Amino acid sequence: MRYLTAGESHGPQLTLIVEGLPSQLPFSKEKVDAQLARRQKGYGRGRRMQIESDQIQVLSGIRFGKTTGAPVALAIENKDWAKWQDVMSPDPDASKAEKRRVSRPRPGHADLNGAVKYGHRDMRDVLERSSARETAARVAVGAIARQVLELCGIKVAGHVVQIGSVNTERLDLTCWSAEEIAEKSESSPVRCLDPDAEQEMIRLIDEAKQEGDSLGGVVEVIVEGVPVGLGSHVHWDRKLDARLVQAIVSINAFKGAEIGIGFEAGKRKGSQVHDEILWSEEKGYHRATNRLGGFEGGMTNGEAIVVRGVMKPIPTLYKPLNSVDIDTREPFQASIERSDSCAVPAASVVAENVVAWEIARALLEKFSSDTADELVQDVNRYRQRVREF
Ligand code: EPS
Repeated sequence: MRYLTAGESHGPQLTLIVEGLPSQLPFSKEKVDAQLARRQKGYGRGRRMQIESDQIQVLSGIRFGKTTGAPVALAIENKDWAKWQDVMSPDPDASKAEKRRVSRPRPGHADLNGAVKYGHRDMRDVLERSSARETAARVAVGAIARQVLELCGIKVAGHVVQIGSVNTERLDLTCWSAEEIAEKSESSPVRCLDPDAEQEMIRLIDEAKQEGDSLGGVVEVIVEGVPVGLGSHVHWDRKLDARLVQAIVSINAFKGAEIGIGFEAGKRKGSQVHDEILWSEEKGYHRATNRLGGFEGGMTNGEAIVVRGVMKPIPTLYKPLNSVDIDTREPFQASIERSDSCAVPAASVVAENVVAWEIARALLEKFSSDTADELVQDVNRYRQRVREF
């Protein structure tokens, strides 16, 4: 299963193609739109989100509420395009682009590197595609993957564990189910499960906004109900934990990811890191703790997957940093573009969905999946085999 996305932030639409889905998979447009709506929310978002109301248009691969097995093509309209048609025109006459030409690269953005690499004197040609607008397409793709996971009893939830200097305690997953995490984070404007931290995060975001500054943070994704043995120890590019890290770090502005206790493992002794193996009639093989976040040897071990990602503060600042104009090579304060002061709550939704995609992809690699029924039967047979092992 694979996908491609295309589209600029202020172009007519985002376009995406998902190929390799099982046929006969019940497909709900409403569920995809619901994920898109979740991504648009969150305390600290800027004015652009008041313009957009993201929804998919289904162009192929679905008939009468089910996949046919053919590539699924979707579009998400950019409502803002109406005001950008001249500037974003594909026509050869570029005279109207001048008023929005960007010659001052923003530190922390793709602007300068992309312009040098692709030979653009107008850095809009870079920023339009490097914009986090593209994450709407990735959420739509993840929302389809979730419909595969749902059939197999796998649940995904996400929440915000840090914004700026405010962070929350690690979750004890023996007390929280994915469903509870999803429900509680949904009712928080910053998608945080701790009400005290939530208030402090809101205060920090207000403060950063007033100062024309921005804030980053850390998000966590939990996946429950994953069978043992997704991914593989036999080759580096089949290790599913590594693929999850790549998926997370590929989200705009993300700088790192960790599985389970992650970097903390480097500080502890082995006895305080590894999870002891137990067996019981009720659960079969399981672990006494879940410090390794559901992975050993690049494979799932049947415990909940726990993956975190760190997002840097958005580099587009109302209080711009120093930069150099590529026309004059003189120092300048970087140009101001409309921006969000904090997009960490929205990014937690993106993280959930990119993780959902990778898990669904690994599932379809392991199990027979030309049709949704075949997939479910194969997963159930395997779960039974695991119980009898
Ligand atoms: C973004 C800048 C802002 C954000 C945008 C990402 O857009 P604009 O340039 O239109 O003000 O709102 O995010 C989205 C459009 C979105 O859908 O999340 C950027 O430069 O990355």
